[in-house]
Amino acid sequence: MITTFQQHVLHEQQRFPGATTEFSWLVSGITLATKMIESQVRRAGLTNILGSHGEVNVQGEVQQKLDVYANEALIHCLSLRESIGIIASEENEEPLVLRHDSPASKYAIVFDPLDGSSNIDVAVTIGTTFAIFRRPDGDKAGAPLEWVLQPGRKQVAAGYVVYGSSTVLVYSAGNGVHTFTLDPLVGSYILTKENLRMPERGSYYSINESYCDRWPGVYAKYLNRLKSGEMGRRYSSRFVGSMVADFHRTLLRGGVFIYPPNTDHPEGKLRLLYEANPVAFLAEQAGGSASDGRQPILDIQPRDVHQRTPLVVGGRAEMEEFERCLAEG
Ligand code: AHM
Ligand code: MG
Repeated sequence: MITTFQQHVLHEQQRFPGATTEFSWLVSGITLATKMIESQVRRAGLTNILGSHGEVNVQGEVQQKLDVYANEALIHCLSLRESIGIIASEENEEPLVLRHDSPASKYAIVFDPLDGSSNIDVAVTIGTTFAIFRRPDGDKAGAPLEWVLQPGRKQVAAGYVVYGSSTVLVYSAGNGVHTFTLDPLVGSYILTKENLRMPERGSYYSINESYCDRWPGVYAKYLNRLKSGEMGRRYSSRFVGSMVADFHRTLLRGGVFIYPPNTDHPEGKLRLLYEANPVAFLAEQAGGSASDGRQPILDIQPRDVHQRTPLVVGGRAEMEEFERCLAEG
């Protein structure tokens, strides 16, 4: 018998005494929005939705029409969920404060509506990443920003949807990682893998090597170890240029995904709150880990909604070798 995502979330909630169904109502906002996004992605060349929207977002990047559509779909679906007090998106400079003073609102949600912008117009895999936090002070509303500026370890749930050759939702609420594949005939995300574990050792590294002359030395050294065979195998290379796609392969097949700092971007390119944190949470839940080269990604105390971070995320063997390289200096 099939298990839908909603059934899975309702079942997980039964672990908590007195739990209500509000959390499953909240996450159903994500599944509804991502189904809307996926239907636009699948018809992208046929409708007038490819190309630039003509605006520049908070990161200084040109917004694609699909970026804007995805952002609007998520905000529309999630702002109807009364348990959400704050929404922060890659595409909005300031978080949207919905009803954070209301006792009914208990959660904040952060997302990148469409990750992999450079791949949108060329029919290459893209994705949506998200993370959910509980309001920080129990009953007190607190300052809106405090709701989202929490370390990744405080995420109550996180995940992504990858719009690839199939559409897959990867999700964890801190009790293992589970994948759900969108069945287009049924219109639901159906459980396809339960308690996913990352291979302890994989055979791919994933990095944009064109920046190699601008990395700190430790990254070049690490890459040499991966390629040289010193780690017992010669790692091969895969790089899509959509973090969600590159991470999804890393999660399933093992290996390591790396976006280092470089001289032009001393903190790397990826955003901590809605890109690095969700994948770090999933990696740890699946037996891997994630680091910024100084500390575990999930321990970073954010200062800014859109702050960037270097990211190294992978399986146990690859991350141990990275730590060894760091320790050797
Ligand atoms: P985006 O949020 O504008 O799509 O940028 C993030 C993307 C990641 O998906 C990907 O890993 C990275 O940018 C690729 O960047 P680069 O072209 O520098 O390799
Ligand atoms: Mg992105």
